[in-house]
Amino acid sequence: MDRTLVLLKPDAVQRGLAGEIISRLERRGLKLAAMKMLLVTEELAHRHYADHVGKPFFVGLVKFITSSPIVAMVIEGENAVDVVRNTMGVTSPSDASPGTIRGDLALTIGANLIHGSDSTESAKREIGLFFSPGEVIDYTRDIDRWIIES
Ligand code: D4T
Repeated sequence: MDRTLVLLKPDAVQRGLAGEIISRLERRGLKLAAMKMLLVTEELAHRHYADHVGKPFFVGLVKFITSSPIVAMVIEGENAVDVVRNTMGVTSPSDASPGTIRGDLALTIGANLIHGSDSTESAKREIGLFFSPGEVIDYTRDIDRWIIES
């Protein structure tokens, strides 16, 4: 089972689209393994977007991601990294296909609603930035317990 980090960016929260986006991921068959709402600090933004330091859009990107609360999630499922990326649509919403989250719900690259890790290596690193190991559900252990107790 693969895991990936998903961020619902400030625009998703402000526009009241968190539920819609989570629902799309769940309906795809992916599972939530962790979720929290937080305000991203400058330091966390710099660590998360370390690959983009120095690019022309970096300052605006950090300003945007730290501007108001986001929802961070660990999403789990078969090929979770690729399935989430395909469900999100390409980075620039104006090029994203209809049927994708960005293609249906967003218009500009600076406010493209959602982040999903771009590889399993990135996912591992990014999950570690936002969650401690104890905050991530282990389905093989915890689901069994829920069934027994319900
Ligand atoms: P994230 O990382 O947010 O999931 O987006 P992508 O993986 O789809 O795209 P990315 O890493 O190339 O870009 C990160 C982030 O920067 C914003 N951005 C990007 C921007 O404002 N202007 C730009 O020209 C680019 C390339 C959008 C996403």
